[in-house]
Amino acid sequence: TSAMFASKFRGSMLGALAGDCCGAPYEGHDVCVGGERIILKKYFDKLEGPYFKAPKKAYTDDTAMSMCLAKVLIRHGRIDDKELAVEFVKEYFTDPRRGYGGAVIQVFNKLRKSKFADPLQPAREQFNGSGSFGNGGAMRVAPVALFGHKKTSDEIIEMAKQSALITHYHKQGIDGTVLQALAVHAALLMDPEQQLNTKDFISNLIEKMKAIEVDEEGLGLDDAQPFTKQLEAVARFLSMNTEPSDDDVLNVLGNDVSALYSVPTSIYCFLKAQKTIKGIDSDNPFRRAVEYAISLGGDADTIASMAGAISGAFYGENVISTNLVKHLEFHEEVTLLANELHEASLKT
Ligand code: 8NA
Ligand code: MG
Ligand code: MG
Ligand code: MG
Repeated sequence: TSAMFASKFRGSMLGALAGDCCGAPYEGHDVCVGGERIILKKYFDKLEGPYFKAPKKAYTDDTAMSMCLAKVLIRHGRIDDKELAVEFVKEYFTDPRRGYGGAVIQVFNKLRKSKFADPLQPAREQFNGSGSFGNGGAMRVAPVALFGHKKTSDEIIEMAKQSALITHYHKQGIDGTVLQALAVHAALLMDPEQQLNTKDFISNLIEKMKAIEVDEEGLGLDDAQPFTKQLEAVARFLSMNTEPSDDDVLNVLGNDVSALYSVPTSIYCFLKAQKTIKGIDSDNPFRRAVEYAISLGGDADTIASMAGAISGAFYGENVISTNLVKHLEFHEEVTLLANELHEASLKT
């Protein structure tokens, strides 16, 4: 129903905001062990308590760029390269201190200087022409998947790619964006009243990524299908009788700023949180996903934000504690944009 989708839109966008805001102080940290897990639990307990007891948490680039995408989709009903480039540049130069990736700022400078003559050119020039493989395309893509709720996977894939290309030209930067969009889209279309079949969820993503990761360069299948391989590792971890150790998760799935070693990790966080997690003491599956993602450290805000976007798209906004939402900078604006994005999606 329309009301259910509206709630899922808000759930996904507030879920992404929550992961970003709560994870930002942990960005660059090591994995939380022992007492640090207890400190993290207390941090969340406080944020889920009365809103005057803890200060508001600031959002970062993940949210700033997601909202640019939402605005362009609301205004134009599609991804328009130039409009998106203008929106990113306007946002960055208005509010630059939001923890943007080390290299993406060069893209904004070149876009502005060239007056957006070719909105895709600066991204192609990144890293000596190889393009960025960072997770910046993936971290902001949820609004694309939400907006496309009536569209086919192929249409989602196209829109996700287009949204990535303004800053991320490397195949892994693009494919990570596509994977995150497909995960949010799949979660959005599911009934949260039904027990989620994590095995089916991951197999569906594996099939889709296999079709995308064709061996164009004849590199040999292992190298040519990196996301497929990572998703197979996610499936393996989920099927184990005992939870894999944090070291196993970090060594195999990763927690860094690259798309390849963060997007499958966020999907793992979402799926793993369907059940209880050792050291994470909460009966709320959304909180488990976000808290577990943050406990892994590294690019904590981004991995938690991506996990939160998927989880919120599955459960809808009611899964997120209302006190927690009140502790998030920008939550009113994000809620408004989620509603507008939902309305705009009904007109397509
Ligand atoms: P980006 O395009 O600047 O990529 C991020 C980083 O990835 C770059 O600075 C490089 O170090 C590395 N990188 C990407 N492509 C290549 C390549 N082809 N060759 C060598 N190195 C490469 O920005 P982005 O938008 O993808 O970045 C997103 C992440 O950066 C988000 O997590 C965001 O929150 C931010 N961020 C992360 C950290 C952190 O985890 N320590 C700190 C500040 C900002
Ligand atoms: Mg960030
Ligand atoms: Mg940051
Ligand atoms: Mg980050």
